[in-house]
Amino acid sequence: MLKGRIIKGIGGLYFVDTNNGIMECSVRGIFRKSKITPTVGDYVNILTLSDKNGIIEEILERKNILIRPKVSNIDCAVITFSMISPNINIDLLDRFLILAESQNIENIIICISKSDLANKDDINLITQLYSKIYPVVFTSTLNNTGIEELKTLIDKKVTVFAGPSGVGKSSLINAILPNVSLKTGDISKKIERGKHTTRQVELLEAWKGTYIVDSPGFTSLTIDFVEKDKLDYYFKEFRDFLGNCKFYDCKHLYEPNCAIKEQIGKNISEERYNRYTKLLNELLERS
Ligand SMILES: Nc1nc2c(ncn2[C@@H]2O[C@H](COP(=O)(O)OP(=O)(O)OP(=O)(O)O)[C@@H](O)[C@H]2O)c(=O)[nH]1
Ligand SMILES: [Mg+2]
Ligand SMILES: [Zn+2]
Repeated sequence: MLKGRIIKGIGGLYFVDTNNGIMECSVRGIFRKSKITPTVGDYVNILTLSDKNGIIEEILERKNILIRPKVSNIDCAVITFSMISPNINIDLLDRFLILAESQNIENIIICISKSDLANKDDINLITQLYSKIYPVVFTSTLNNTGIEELKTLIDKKVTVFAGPSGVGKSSLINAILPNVSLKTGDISKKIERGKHTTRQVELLEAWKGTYIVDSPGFTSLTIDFVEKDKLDYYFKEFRDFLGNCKFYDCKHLYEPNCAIKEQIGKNISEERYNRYTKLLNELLERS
């Protein structure tokens, strides 16, 4: 039995990276009947049939799995937004961050792309809002800013690039991996037709032990899947203060002696607190 990792799947055939190179694998019949389907990112045990071919016998336990893009065992998410073209949407950015937090992704990075188009005030605003919570990298593929910084942050990890369509995710990946050439799109055409340039899910090897996953952008995100009593935990800067409220089930809304509200203007910004209440109300309305 040979251990490996699925890096790509095409029509029921899986490409598995192993110590013996890339193996093309099919799947045992029993898998097709069970609910588990092999997913890009999975660690698997394979039965070798030849130098290049095998059968996936077992899928090892996943530490996490994303729905879009469908990929498992992610170590790092680069949440990518451009300041303009398209304009940044902070509400959507927070939803992406919560999605990543709720998926147990240990490393979350905010990337502000197309920094060549951004002005200083906007850059300062984002830095103020987020740099105490997450690493924030400003990148431009036009003048090659921030690319080295990003490379250091994703070293030895499996990283997914997520964010709206047209912000330049594929362009960034092309800049990080000079030997890969992902299709990038003309943004105006894309918005007109609502078309996405990126479709296929694949682990791209950047260098030894470092993989990148591109993903198609999306422009709205529901957080229905988030359990409402965990939302506070997914606001990362709240975490240190959770458990200090007077009421153990404090929602940090109207309760007295709330340790979270106590931190507003100190370790928690008013903007993020307001976003928390807005999203919590959204979840409460749905249940
Ligand atoms: N000014 C500027 N434009 C950029 C930069 N990076 C990418 N672009 C342009 O932005 C457009 C969209 O880039 P893509 O890389 O296709 O965007 P994407 O996020 O992969 O889009 P989807 O695959 O649809 O999600 C292209 O026209 C790029 O040339 C940058 O750093 N600066
Ligand atoms: Mg793309
Ligand atoms: Zn509270």
